[in-house]
Amino acid sequence: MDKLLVATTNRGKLREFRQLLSQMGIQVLSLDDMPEKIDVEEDRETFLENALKKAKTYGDFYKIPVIAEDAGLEVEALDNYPGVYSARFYSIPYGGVEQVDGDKDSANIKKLLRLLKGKENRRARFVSVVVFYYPDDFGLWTEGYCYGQIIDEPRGDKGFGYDPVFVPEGYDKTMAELEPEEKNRISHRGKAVRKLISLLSKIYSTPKSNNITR
Ligand code: ITT
Repeated sequence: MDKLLVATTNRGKLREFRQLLSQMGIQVLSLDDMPEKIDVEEDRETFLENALKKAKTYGDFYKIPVIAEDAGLEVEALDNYPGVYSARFYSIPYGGVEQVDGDKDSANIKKLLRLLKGKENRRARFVSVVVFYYPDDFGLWTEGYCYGQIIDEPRGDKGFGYDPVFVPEGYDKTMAELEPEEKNRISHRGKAVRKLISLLSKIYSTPKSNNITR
């Protein structure tokens, strides 16, 4: 394998994947490098099903090995919402629709803080499910979690999404105040990708049993 497509439309995710995969020594392509664009609707009820759908659709269309991820934030006091709806939380009926004044990330955060106002339980976790798919051959998946708390006011300008309101366990900074390397070290995505790399390195270093050489 010399090329790998990271199939995400999210710039923040792409940046983190590039950094996490840099040690693999392969060419990492993004959807911008692909000649023809396709749309994949994320309409499944679990992270795994959504990630699988993205990986299979992109892999079968472009005919190259693909990594796709479905990720999100689960908040205990909100019945584990936003969950699989994390990217478009502002627009779903649960907790009422939030108007978008600036960008979608800000609208999502605004809604989250509104629903958590006055609530004592601020426990939350980020979830990442990463699927690797090698068209017509095999696929595998890994997952990673990062536990923490949701604070009252956004802080920091690094990262993306819900990072400014998420303080990881054992830290007093938000995820958006951490350097990218530090975020990757403890994040849900970092954990899932490191597991994936370790599995892939085992697969690619194991000689196939029918490769008989004299
Ligand atoms: P793709 O499906 O194209 O990869 P997306 O943004 O729609 O891009 P997801 O469906 O996985 O990606 O949605 C994940 C959402 O969860 C994302 O938009 C953020 O709001 C949030 N999220 C995921 N990982 C995050 C992280 O590391 N930090 C902050 N927010 C995160």
